[in-house]
Amino acid sequence: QVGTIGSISVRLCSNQSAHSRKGTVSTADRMLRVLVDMDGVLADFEGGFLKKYRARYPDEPFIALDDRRGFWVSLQYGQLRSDLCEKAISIWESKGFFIDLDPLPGGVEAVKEMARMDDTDVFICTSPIKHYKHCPYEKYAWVEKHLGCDFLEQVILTRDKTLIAGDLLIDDKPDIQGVESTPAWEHILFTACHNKHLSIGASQRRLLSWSDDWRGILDSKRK
Ligand code: UMP
Ligand code: MG
Repeated sequence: QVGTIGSISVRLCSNQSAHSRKGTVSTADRMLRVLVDMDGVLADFEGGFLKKYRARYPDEPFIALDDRRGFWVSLQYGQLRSDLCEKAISIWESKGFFIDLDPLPGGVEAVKEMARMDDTDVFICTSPIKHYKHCPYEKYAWVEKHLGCDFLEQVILTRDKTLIAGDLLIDDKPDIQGVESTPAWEHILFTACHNKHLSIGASQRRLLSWSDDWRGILDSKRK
């Protein structure tokens, strides 16, 4: 099926549920449930930001990826010069920012492989910005473009990931907080330019990239 949204031609997906595609409700408890973040894990948010920021503000100072510290890009730009906070925000609030993000190496392939694994459910768990004009739409469009139509079933948009139950959450944000103080998942810190210098607790695990042993991490959680 083909339809159009504005000038964009889209393939309309069938209304098949996740349960008909894989496990059923009764076997859900033995399925390993992996939550995979999008920005900074599957999609190159930092690289995409810097490219568009430099193109839009060629005469303004910028922060090289090697010099990035802290999760919040806008905070570090605001520390560089106070008006740069708003300029940074203007980049990811713009139409086309999220859909244009390049996939990070190996991420799409890894997630597709996870989805094919026995006893494994994979969900994309991502926080949209509150300026909702483009971001939520483009996040779905990115998943369809890079992972395919069937994967739209697996998308979870939430500003609070602690509410989502899973065995693992692979995410580049060092501190993932919300209303649930004891989330069900183990947070695996995905290494990114902004967190690579952080020393993490002895009990926390990292995934250095998608070339690292993500299969071993999944296996360590299987019952
Ligand atoms: N984000 C901001 N400000 C920043 C950096 C990122 O609002 O300085 C937004 C962009 C993404 C979200 O929508 O945060 C990151 O989402 P997760 O990767 O944590 O899901
Ligand atoms: Mg992220």
